[in-house]
Amino acid sequence: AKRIKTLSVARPIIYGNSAKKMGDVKPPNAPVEHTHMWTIFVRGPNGEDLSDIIKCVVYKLHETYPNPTRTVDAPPFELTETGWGEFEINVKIHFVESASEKPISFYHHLRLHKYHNADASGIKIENDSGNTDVESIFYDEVVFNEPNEDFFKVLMAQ
Ligand code: SLL
Repeated sequence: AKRIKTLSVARPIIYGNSAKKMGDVKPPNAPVEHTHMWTIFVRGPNGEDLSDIIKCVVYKLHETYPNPTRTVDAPPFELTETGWGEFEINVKIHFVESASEKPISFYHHLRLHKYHNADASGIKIENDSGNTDVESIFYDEVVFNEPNEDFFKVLMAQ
């Protein structure tokens, strides 16, 4: 049977978070129980800001945060906060108007700590001492199926 060839265009994205244990230097308005500063972001694999295809990114934080729904409508699409705990952040990417594409939504586990894994003998294979910087970053591809003409041009301009 003859296959109908449909066009789809994939765009690579990088998303995730970095985190740092705060020392004595804390933002003046950070609650005392906050131990870490973290940044969550969505960007291209080479640091591109992706504003050609993304209108805004909505990060839905844990309800312990004031105004947990944070909309970032300019590149870089990143959000920096302080806190004490790990949780799931709902990331919703809205594409530019001209694309007429539905938003995509997924979860990212905000990682603040290195894992305290132990093997069968109880030996710790990683711990939180020393370098306190942590990163949890993922590569993914957004696939646009049968993009409209205008958006196709934007995608091809890359
Ligand atoms: C936990 N399930 O119990 C997680 C919840 C919540 C993290 C973590 C700061 C919020 C605030 C914050 O880090 N919340 O501003 O008070 O570990």
